[in-house]
Amino acid sequence: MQGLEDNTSKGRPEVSVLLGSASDLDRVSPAFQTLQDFGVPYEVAVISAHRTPDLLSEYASAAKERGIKVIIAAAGLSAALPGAVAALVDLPVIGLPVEAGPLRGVDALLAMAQMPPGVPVGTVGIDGAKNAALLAVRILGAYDPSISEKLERYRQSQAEDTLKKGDLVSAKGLPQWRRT
Ligand code: RP5
Repeated sequence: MQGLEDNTSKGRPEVSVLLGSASDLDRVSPAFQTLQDFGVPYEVAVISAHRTPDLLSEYASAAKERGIKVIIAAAGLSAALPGAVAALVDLPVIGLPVEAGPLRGVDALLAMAQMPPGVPVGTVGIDGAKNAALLAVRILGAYDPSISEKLERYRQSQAEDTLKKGDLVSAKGLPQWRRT
């Protein structure tokens, strides 16, 4: 399919990452790393709700059949992409607003968050690529014990890192609260 890259060599893609423009790539790329870290096969496509509406319709109508389980849709400006995908296919859609243009992503955030009732889009923060990927992983983890175990280990290591960083407070000589 035109405009599509995939990593099917790593397994049938389960997460689709759609970009409204190739110019969104740098802001979305942390999502790829996170999906790779969890061993989740994904594919990436540049498809615009406004500029390539026919391609979007073609892609969305085939996504479920091809084994896609979650769609992350990233876009900036008047970001119709996640909402348009959610209108076309009843898969979970995660909206990822990216910073672009004079409103620096606020326009995209509001467009994604303010969906009309009946067409849900779960929206992360502006440039929240990592959280978008983690949310997709959590959705898959609800049905896949191996992913759920990885998520549990991730949470534990995150907690340990946070506690270690907390030690910097005592290193600065500040009166630090400690668990008794
Ligand atoms: C949006 O318009 C894209 O998602 C991108 O964030 C923004 C600018 O696109 P380009 O003009 O750089 O292609 O649709």
